[in-house]
Amino acid sequence: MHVRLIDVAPSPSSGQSFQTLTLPRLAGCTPQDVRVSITDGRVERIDLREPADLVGMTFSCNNSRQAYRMADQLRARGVAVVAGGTHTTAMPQEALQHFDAVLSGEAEGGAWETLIEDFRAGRMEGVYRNGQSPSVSGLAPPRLDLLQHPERYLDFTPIEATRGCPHSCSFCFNSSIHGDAFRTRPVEEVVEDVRRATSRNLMFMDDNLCGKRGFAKELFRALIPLKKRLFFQSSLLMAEDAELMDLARRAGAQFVFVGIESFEEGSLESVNKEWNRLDRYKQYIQTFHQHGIFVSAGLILGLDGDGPEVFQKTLRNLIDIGVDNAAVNLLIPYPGTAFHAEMQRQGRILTEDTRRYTGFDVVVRPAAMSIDQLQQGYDEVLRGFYSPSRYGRTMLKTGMWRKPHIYAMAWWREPRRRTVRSLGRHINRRGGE
Ligand code: B12
Ligand code: SF4
Repeated sequence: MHVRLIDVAPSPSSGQSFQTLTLPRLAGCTPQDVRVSITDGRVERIDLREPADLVGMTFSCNNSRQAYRMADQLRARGVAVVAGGTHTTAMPQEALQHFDAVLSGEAEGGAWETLIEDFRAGRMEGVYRNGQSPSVSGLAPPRLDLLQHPERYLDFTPIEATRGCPHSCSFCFNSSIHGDAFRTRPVEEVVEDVRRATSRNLMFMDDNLCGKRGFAKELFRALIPLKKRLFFQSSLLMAEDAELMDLARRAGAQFVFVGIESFEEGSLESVNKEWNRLDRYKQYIQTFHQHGIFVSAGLILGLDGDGPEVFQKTLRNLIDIGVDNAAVNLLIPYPGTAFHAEMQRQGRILTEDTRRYTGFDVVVRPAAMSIDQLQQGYDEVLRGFYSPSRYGRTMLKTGMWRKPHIYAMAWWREPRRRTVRSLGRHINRRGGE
């Protein structure tokens, strides 16, 4: 039996991409007697004519329509197709209209094996899901060897040490896929994966690597002798723990992505993130810098505490606290999140067209300004932060242009695409004035 796994993407990137862990993990937990192949649409063209007994697709919210079209085509040719991943987990019934069966949640823990067994027995149907979040001890190694075209990937090995997050910010998909369970893998198993890594650069796929400080310390301690470079996501709170920061530095921490989200108290409260300490942002960023860690900050504009003054304030504060990079997003109501349910209840979702759920279009009616104000203000923040003269100074200060891995991480596709797009919109608007 041959299972073909496809990562659905609109078109292959012209440059290099990050290796994905999703399908190699799924391949790892596939029964050993099944032949598995992977087509990563982010780096190669997806040819639907390639033969397979069963096709499994992964996709997120903004490319779900493309995945549905592909599944429809495959089924019209008599090929069995199943779906999994974030969007399917949130919208299993929607996905079922296009797929023979869907897997909601994580694949390990029996759900994927049962689906395969049912397929073999000719009774595969409906939604497969584990009764509870599976244990992450003893996971089979990810089949990164199945990723074809190694030259099309950036020089990072994806690693996973935890699943979930101890927090539950209402806009985040985390609690819907992982429930409330924040699980950590046995440190020695993570270290085994790291020993197998082909790159010196480790990209941790965890949403909040330092969510449990005791675990993170143990992990960093174990990684020190391996002399790797670590790139990861964490909440800002890790900067409060001097021992953790010291261990992170010694383990090779180079880059952290932190969710700052907002400089407005009311906005943080509106999404269950009031534990982010506004008054300490600057101190936190300085602490990361003192440990030689480059800081990329996630920001959301259009939250309920944001009024028309939020844009200038955000830009001023971003520069003042000294973040090295900023991933600025407009609010996205991901189906399946508490935030989506609330916005739906209030009738503020402007479109169900998930192709527009990219973070650069207004898709939720703002509470305290017009849609145009929000769109233009968002563009202003991007243009201000990434203006060549200002950002050029940041690049010189951080030396990121000499560090290709930091550069790739910070500037990889999203901020670049957004800035170019916002400039484009600016030029169009001026043209129309
Ligand atoms: C790495 C990553 C990226 C990388 C992608 C690299 C890559 N392709 O791997 C980059 C930086 C490019 C990225 C970009 C974005 N990302 Co991202 N990303 C992640 C992250 C941190 C890790 C993904 C991962 O490897 N997880 C580990 C694997 C093992 O878990 P998994 O993917 O969930 O897969 C398991 C199950 O879901 C299931 N499964 C998955 N697919 C399938 C398919 C089948 C057939 C089956 C049976 C099972 C199955 O089996 C797996 C094993 O249990 C996740 C958060 C997270 N921790 O998962 C966010 C996450 C996926 N990203 C998210 C978002 C919002 C984005 C962006 C839209 C951000 C933005 N605004 O720019 C963009 C655009 C993505 C796109 N569609 O183009 C959201 C998705 C929300 C949604 N509903 O779609 C997540 C969940 C973050 C969050 N907490 O909200 N991302
Ligand atoms: S801290 Fe980050 S990963 Fe955790 S729930 Fe909030 S946004 Fe999601």
